[in-house]
Amino acid sequence: MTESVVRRDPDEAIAAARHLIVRGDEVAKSAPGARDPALVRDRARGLFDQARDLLDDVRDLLDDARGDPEGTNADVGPVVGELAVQVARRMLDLDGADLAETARPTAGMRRAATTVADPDRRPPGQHLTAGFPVLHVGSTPAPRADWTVTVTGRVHDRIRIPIEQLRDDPVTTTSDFHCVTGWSRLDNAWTGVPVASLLARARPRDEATHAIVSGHPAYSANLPLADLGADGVMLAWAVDGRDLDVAHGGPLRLVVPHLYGWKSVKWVTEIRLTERDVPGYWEERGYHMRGDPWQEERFRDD
Ligand SMILES: Nc1nc2c(c(=O)[nH]1)N[C@H]1C(S)=C(S)[C@@H](COP(=O)(O)O)O[C@H]1N2
Ligand SMILES: [Mo]
Repeated sequence: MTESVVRRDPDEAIAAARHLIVRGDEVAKSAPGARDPALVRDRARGLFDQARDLLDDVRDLLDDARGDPEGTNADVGPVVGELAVQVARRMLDLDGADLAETARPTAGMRRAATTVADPDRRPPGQHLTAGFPVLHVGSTPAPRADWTVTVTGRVHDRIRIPIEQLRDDPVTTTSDFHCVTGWSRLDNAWTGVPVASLLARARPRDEATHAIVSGHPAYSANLPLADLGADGVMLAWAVDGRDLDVAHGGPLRLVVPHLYGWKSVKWVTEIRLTERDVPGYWEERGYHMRGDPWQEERFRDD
């Protein structure tokens, strides 16, 4: 149904997406007084999801039409981007409301958290979690031990490295992790290899300014090359002395502690250097292109 609407008319699809957002807002507004607020929020999520699907379809259509001089949809792109930001904001609000309910600390925990938490290590709008939440879109891949990662794109030497080879040179670095949905986990001891050393081997070309990092099943995140090569940025296979569970990105994930968690691509397969900043999965859906938690760079245009 969605597709036929889009094929007929992108404007119609955009109108339908707007309508779904309004309906989602109405549902979400009724959650606090409801018997099962989480269930109501799920219904709102469903409506926002449908809006997101419609916007994705329009975006695909625009991509297909790119370069077509007869294309009449040039003015639609910014509207789709703006609506995607609106949907992303609402999804985060819903996640935040769920977290506030399920993770409400007991009085004792709250006291412990405030004494342990050095306020200098908690970015604005974040709360600390003692556990290790699992967060990703799509399904968890089947567990496997073998893995290969590629460094390619604007480099002098493309490299493909099997994980056994990476394991020859382990480094352990402790850092904090901040997810844009509001939780932060402090003092994670990641074991892996610094991405800077892989970049040095691949030798970025002069024109390389950014990278897009891809992972299973169909995920990606973009970041400036300077952030990718920064201290503490690693391809990791273990945390706190144990090999990564598949849920946390095992056997291999990227860790970018100084940016929001969505940049830390799990099940990482490719690091592609680019000469411009190409949005990844969440960035296309309204998240910030850089995502510095200390600047609260949660959304684009913030
Ligand atoms: N492949 C992949 N990597 C991903 C994601 C994803 O959806 N797919 N989600 C990101 C987000 S939003 C966060 S906060 C972290 C969460 O890592 P964790 O599940 O180990 O806590 O993974 C990031 N890496
Ligand atoms: Mo996240």
